[in-house]
Amino acid sequence: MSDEEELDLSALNDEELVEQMHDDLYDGLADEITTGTNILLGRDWSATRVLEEALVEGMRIVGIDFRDGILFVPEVLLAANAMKAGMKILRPLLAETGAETIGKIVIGTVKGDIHDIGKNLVGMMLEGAGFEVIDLGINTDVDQFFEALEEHKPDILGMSALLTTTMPYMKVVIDKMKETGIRDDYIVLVGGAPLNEEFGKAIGADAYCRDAAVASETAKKLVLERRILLAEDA
Ligand code: B1M
Repeated sequence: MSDEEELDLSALNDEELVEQMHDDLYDGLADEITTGTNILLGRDWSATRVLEEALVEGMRIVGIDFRDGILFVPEVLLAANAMKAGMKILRPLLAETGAETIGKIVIGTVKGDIHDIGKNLVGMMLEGAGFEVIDLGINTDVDQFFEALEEHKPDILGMSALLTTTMPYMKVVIDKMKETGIRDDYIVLVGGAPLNEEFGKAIGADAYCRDAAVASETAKKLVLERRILLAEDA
């Protein structure tokens, strides 16, 4: 039996447990992340606090060592898998509001990009805010986005990109929306670690969202504004 397996996570205090979860995420130990997440929830931590302090912070540490060439793709994939195990538990808690559906969003990670943790989090927070979320997954090309817009007629199109090489693809989608005369039919939100406000403006998005909480607030605000405008025009 390894040291990790012998460690009783429930015997650790909150601070030690969170630190241990950062280590477990780093080591890609999905079962331990599941256990740790459940323990923190059992200690009355909110789902958002577990997400931010244990999971997102753990993944931030992984990201630093990935950048510095200490961790490589296979290890980071395991870490991502462990993160998803924790998110799976938090998902129903984050999405649980009982609120009426306030709008619909089609969201996807753009072509060439397979990062989906941030996008999934955004989807969960939007569900929690009362949105119906149609998630197109990763590596989504312009035709897939267009098909989904046509089929689902959402209020919002959301795009995620984590690579400097894939973020320009968001402009490809927005430009095609302009060319085909449908740009103003939708609110377009973009997000992802390498983006910023300036980029969002430059490509013609309605807003850049720094994180999932901002995405949820912005989505609510812009949908409401749009409804008021449409009502005034009617
Ligand atoms: Co990748 N990777 N990766 N990776 N990876 C980054 C992004 C990188 C910054 C790592 C680094 O060098 N420090 C770097 C990009 C450099 C750059 O372009 N600037 C990088 C690289 C280089 C690569 C590869 C090219 C590596 C290689 O193959 N040599 C490769 C590319 C694959 C591809 O996509 N074609 C690659 C692969 C991978 C894995 C598959 C191993 C794995 C992804 C697994 C998965 O997602 N299922 C992975 C991971 C996990 C990362 C890091 C470590 C973590 C990303 C993450 O999940 N963060 C990442 C380092 C980092 O970002 N610090 C890195 C946690 C998440 C909660 O945050 O995704 O930022 P984030 O989402 C936030 C906000 O950005 C925002 O809200 C979210 C929640 O608050 N947001 C939105 C995101 N999308 C939004 C959409 C919206 C609104 C807000 O729409 C409305």
